[in-house]
Amino acid sequence: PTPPKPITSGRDARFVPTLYAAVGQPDSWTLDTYRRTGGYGAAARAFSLGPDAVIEEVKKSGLRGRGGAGFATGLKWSFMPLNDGRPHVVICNADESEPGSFKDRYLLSEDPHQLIEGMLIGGYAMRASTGYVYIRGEYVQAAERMWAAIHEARAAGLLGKDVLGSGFDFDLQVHRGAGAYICGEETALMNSLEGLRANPRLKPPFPAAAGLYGLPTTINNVETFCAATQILKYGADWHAGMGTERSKGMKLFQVSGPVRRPGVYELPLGTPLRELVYDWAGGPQVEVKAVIPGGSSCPMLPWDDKTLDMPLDYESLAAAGSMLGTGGVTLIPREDCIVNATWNMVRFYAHESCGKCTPCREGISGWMVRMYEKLVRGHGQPGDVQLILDMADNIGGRSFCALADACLGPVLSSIKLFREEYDVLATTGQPLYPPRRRWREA
Ligand code: L3W
Repeated sequence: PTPPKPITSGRDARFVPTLYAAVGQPDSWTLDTYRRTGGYGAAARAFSLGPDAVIEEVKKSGLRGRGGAGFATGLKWSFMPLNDGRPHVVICNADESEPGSFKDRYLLSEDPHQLIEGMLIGGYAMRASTGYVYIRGEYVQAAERMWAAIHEARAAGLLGKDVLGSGFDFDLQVHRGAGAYICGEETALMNSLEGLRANPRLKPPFPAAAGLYGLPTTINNVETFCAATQILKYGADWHAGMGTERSKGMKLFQVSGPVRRPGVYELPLGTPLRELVYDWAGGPQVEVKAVIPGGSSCPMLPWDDKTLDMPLDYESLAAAGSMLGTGGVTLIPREDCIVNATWNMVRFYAHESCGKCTPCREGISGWMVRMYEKLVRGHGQPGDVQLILDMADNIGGRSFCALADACLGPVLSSIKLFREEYDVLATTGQPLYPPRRRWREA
């Protein structure tokens, strides 16, 4: 198929959505609709290329993991052992729980066949015959649509024995989580799939060496598998031609907070934040003071010209001291108390900590959340902000998995940017920006 051409109109080239092309279209989740737009042609192409060539194609495309870490997908696929005689497993991490992220939900419920095709391609390339889609418990419709799509695909010979006459056997299962954020951490996810408590496992060994039930396993985000479908459909060069030098392809950005048109926007990596927020999301409705660029775990940045001109790609965000994460952009209004807003996030991490390691259990779920509550309730003391910083110093880099460090993202960045708000609250007991009617109701 011919790749969709960018539409050049106005001041910028506008790209035609591919990952999200079906979202919002009638009956987009049925096999009939998916096949009418060339569905499962990418898998057929993969089978004609052979598994090693598929991995090469994904490497050449420059695709990087879309769940948050941005690890090179082709490289990750190539870690799976060859001819080791053991069954291999692919898992789709559909436990989308990062605050500010809501892109995978619509891929799952509106275009499940795109994901099935991506997992089929990944499964073929990595010599896996079993795949699991681990969906967060709250995504009920997504899980139902995934199951319905899997049944349709099985009936059409797209899953099961000898898929499309290729000699390759592959089947999928859906597993619903029970609503725990930690299950999105890949090793906790595997424990959960095995029926164990969802505590993270030590890495290494990485999943490709010893994953689900000790078998070679590869775990990718929903958007990553869907991007693989598009890469096999339109070619690696098409994908590598979009984005920046080291951040290639399209990305699903999510915008939330006080903007006129919150939602998911599919744009090339490297699109400036200003364009995403003003041209696509309709601009802020109120004065803004900070922005979380990639989901709550990514340190917030000040709302100034430098941040607004920043290209949204892995490198630029790392250089700015934050992360692209899941691409979940959240705006923080100027008149929201930053300590209260950060407490909201800290409460989330404290509640979601699995409790396995001491820095997270005692540090985040114990001390940190209580210190914030003390400040916000007006019982703070002058030394409290320094105490939070000292605690953060003792927690950072010392926890078993990334959850505790993720919590420190909003904590440290908000103190760095808005120390005055913290100090006023700690010394006077009164917030600089008192609670008011929400902007939504204003
Ligand atoms: C083999 C090596 N494999 C790394 C693999 C590893 C994993 C992937 C990335 O956290 C981040 C986190 C959150 N040999 C390897 C190797 N791998 N080195 O590459 O690994 P890693 O450790 O860099 O990250 P992670 O543990 O997967 C993900 C951030 O994402 N985040 C979280 C988002 C949450 C969601 C959600 O709810 N949907 O996405 C947001 O920013 O803080 O830093 O597969 O095995 N030497």
